[in-house]
Amino acid sequence: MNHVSALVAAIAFTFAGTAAQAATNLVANGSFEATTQASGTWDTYGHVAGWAAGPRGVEVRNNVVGSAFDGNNFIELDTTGNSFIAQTIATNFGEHYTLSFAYSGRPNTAGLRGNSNDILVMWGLKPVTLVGSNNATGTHQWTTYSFDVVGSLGHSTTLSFWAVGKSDSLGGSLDNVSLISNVTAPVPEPETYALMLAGLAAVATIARRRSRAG
Ligand SMILES: [Ca+2]
Ligand SMILES: [Ca+2]
Ligand SMILES: [Ca+2]
Repeated sequence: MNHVSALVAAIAFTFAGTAAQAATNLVANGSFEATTQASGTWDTYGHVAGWAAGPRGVEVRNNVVGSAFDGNNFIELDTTGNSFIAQTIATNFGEHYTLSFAYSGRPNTAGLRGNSNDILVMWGLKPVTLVGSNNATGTHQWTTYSFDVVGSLGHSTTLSFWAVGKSDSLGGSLDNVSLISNVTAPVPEPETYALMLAGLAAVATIARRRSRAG
């Protein structure tokens, strides 16, 4: 393979790689798997990787009182009382993102009065939604929620989740938080590839003729 052919192959490979690139989750530790929590146990932490937490911390549970939606860990925000978590994420002003997360009411909470499992979701200073449901069953009833959110003025937006139900140490479960940009990198059309490769092939031919002549 001469230099030009190698160049053509390298460029073709690079573009194929770009086209296959998957959407990136901009939330760090969105599934709460960064904490090493023994199976069937739970603990309250001052904070977890990627997330700041309120004074009452954040409760990480490894498949105890319900299974995780993703991986082994999920969190509860009514630790010994209502708490919250927050993460500041690099965003572009005005850009649209898809925010999604899995929520379930805590198992065996049919008898609770009021809205003990409520979680308020905030994007910057804007409320996104309030989720909350009592759960009569012994297992999680996960629902994935998705919302369109827009990057705040500046270079970042703070995403936060707040336990806002009855503050009684029992709360809703949260897992699999993700934020994905709706702006996809422009992928060249197949015709563009063909044109590019034809152009490079022409260059290669000229280069070959020149090297023969010289
Ligand atoms: Ca998880
Ligand atoms: Ca708790
Ligand atoms: Ca509660």
